[in-house]
Amino acid sequence: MSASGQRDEVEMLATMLLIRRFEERASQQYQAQKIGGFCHLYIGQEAVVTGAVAATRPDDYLITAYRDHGHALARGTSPDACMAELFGKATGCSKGLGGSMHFFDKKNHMYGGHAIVGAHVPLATGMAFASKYRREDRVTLCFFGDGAINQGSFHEALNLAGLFKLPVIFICENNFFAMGTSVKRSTSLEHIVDRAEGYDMPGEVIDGMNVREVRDKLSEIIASIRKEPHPAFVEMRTYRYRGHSMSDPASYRTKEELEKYRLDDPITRFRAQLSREGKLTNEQFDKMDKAAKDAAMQSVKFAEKSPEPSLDELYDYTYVTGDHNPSSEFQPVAKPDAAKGVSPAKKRGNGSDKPKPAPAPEPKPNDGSTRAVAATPEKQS
Ligand SMILES: Cc1ncc(C[n+]2csc(CCOP(=O)(O)OP(=O)(O)O)c2C)c(N)n1
Ligand SMILES: [Mg+2]
Repeated sequence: MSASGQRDEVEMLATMLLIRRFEERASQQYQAQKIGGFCHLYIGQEAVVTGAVAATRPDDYLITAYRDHGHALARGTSPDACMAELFGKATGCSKGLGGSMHFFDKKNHMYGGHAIVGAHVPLATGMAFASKYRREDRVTLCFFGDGAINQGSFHEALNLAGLFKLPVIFICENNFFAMGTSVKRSTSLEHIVDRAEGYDMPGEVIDGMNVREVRDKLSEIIASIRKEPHPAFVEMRTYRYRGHSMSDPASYRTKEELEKYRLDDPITRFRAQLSREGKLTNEQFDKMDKAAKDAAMQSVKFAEKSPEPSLDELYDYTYVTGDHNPSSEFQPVAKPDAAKGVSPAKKRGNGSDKPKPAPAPEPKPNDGSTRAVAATPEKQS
């Protein structure tokens, strides 16, 4: 446990408990119709993101798909901001406009929360390109499901990452199902990890129910990437206990299969390990569990009393406003070209001397007939 950024193991267990208790509470609030839209729970998979985040530095980039509550919580987004986002409230981590599938926390370098399967994988390649271009030693962690690996965007993104040797880890959370479709029925390869070979990047299979293994193997990969940038691919074998989303009874799998994984629960397993090693008493565990339950309960109270987003702000995040100048946010910091003393971005006319974009047209006034967040329960997803 010497690698930089590694967290205390008891803290890792506390993070897994917080994710579990937060989502149990979210599930209850969904059933009470306090939460609208789609909602996908991460219960069972907590060790993946907890171990991965324990292996990173806080300034490394993280991006994921729509099963994203655990990723935000593990990265340090407050349970209050997460629950408020589920409730569609203005205090949510995406101002209540994103909902369950679009958590975002720029401060903690958590760049979504993306609903379209596979669509964020090219964004991860772009983020890794940016850090290499700026000569930062940041690593991008890109999480996605087994359903994303057959998307065209996935292949394009991995090809470029392999070609440019970008500092990104593609983390496939293989929970063996994409909605109700078994990976055996969707994927030509027996082992997903073999995809890595096609893009000339190292690949590894990790037991995603074992938080220590996740942290240790990712720590090794990250150390190698910081030394000399390159991409990597990992297949985390994991399992979700709940259906694909709140409306899915998961009748495509047997009770026996679910039970097999529940018996291998990542939280129970890690608790037992720590107890055996004398690092955790029953009293300490109970205290931690109570703290997680209290935080989840408190987040519901916070969400309930938070205001709805203002209708006046609705267009702010739909259209680019007139004073928005993207070049002011993305200043290149690459070293100047030795021969000419010009930064690569300036050579391409993309530097700070770029003229301001023309103001966008005035948004149409809202007559109040639309709502920012629809509060209807999901029918399918
Ligand atoms: C491009 C696209 N096609 C279809 C969907 C509908 N859809 C939502 S989730 C999902 C399954 C994805 O499964 P997986 O990637 O394994 O992630 P998991 O739900 O298991 O975490 C599908 C097909 C979508 N959101 N985007
Ligand atoms: Mg899946």
